[in-house]
Amino acid sequence: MEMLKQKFKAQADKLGEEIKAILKEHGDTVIGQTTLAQVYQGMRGMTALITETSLLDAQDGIRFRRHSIDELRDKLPKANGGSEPLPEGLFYLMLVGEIPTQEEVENLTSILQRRSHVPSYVFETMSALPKETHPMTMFVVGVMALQGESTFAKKYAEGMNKKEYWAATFEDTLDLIARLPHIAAYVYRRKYKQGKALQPDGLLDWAGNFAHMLGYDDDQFKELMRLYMVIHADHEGGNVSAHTTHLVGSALSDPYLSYAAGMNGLAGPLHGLANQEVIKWIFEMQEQLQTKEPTAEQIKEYVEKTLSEGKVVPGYGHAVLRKTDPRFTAQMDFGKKHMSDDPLVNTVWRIYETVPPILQSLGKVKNPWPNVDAHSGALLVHYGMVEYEYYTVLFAVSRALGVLSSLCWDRALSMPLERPKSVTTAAVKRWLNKEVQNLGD
Ligand code: CMX
Repeated sequence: MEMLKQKFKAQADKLGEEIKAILKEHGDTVIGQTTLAQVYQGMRGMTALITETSLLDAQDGIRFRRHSIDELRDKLPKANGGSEPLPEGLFYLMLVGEIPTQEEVENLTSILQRRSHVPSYVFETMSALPKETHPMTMFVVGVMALQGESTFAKKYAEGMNKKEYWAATFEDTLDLIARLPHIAAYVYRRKYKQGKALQPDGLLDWAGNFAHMLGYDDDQFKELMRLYMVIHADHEGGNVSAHTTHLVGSALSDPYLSYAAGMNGLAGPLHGLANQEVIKWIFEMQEQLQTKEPTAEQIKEYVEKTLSEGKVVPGYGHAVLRKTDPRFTAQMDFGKKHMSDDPLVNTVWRIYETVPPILQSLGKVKNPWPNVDAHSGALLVHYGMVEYEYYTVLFAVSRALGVLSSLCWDRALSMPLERPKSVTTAAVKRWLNKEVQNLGD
């Protein structure tokens, strides 16, 4: 742990100096123009954040420290006998920018195991909620119940020097990542498995143990969890969950508060909740059409009906991507390898052939291709995890790796409070009518 922490600190000090030099020489360099349309329409394409952990290309998809998902599947260390990357390795990569060795990853796995204890009051707090509560709400309540454990919050209250913020954030990050699978597994077991929680297996890796605590001991499911935890971890900084975590963290809210806030954003249907919406939508289609394997023609009619009811086709479209999401492709690859004759998985692939031309024909959808959420549910259903309301919790556990390593970077680089300027439409009109010189006067 100390080695990783010192390595991170050395990297952060070096980058901090580089940033100082960049700002000294280029601080006034203009990087683009902001249009009124961007301000009104969700700030699309407006470069306004620095996030060190990953970078999204509209055509090629996400790269983690310049490594594509295919490269990560190839280069990151694997579990014994496995072929999917270990998420601990990706976390290491996002933190220090280097592909770790097998030994470094195994060391990180044992650090996380040692920090994974969750106090019983956290489970009791979640248990106090009605069973019908959405799993994401239970999960975030669990995270919030744990907030009293925050090293950052305790040290801040004691008068911590600002030079120590990064170290306290680092401690909280490791503690949270270690504990989240326990909280998430408890939500699943409580809601769907008569409350029978399962003990962790200290011999397993982080994602393998998570699968085990959920109650899935099939080796292939463990492999799926490793891949799942890797591909959902980070998608640069502007998406709702990452941006919210960063924004809330910029007020020096501790990592528990910041992460919980980000996950409330992930719980929205246009973001992470889309993974449950996709399977719900497919199950409803199967129900209405009375078939497990709808034809392309039937899917087309169902998509048109969805659109005519003023709804979106879940799992399709993206605010940045303009091609099929490589996270979709990686899951398709997993499906072809392990379950190529599964009817639901085949339906997902038939939807992939059917939906893009329909969305394209609307003329307004900027990206008619599938995103990560279009595929994930079908793989989970294959192994028996049919409780689709739970799926966003899996996404949330994975997303912790990205948003929390980013928060470590925010604190190590002393990123300030985020506070952009907002204006009213009345102010916009005054400015357009040249009644004032500057927008916002
Ligand atoms: N189905 C129907 N209409 C869609 C659509 C879809 N899948 N994707 C975009 N559109 C519509 C938009 O609703 C918008 O319509 P209006 O002008 O009538 O409001 C129009 O096309 C233009 O939208 P856009 O610029 O292409 O897309 P945005 O950047 O505004 O939104 C996203 C991106 C993801 C919210 C949108 O594509 C969507 O709602 N997709 C379905 C939900 C989904 O899968 N979300 C998960 C994204 C990945 C993740 O974060 O996990």
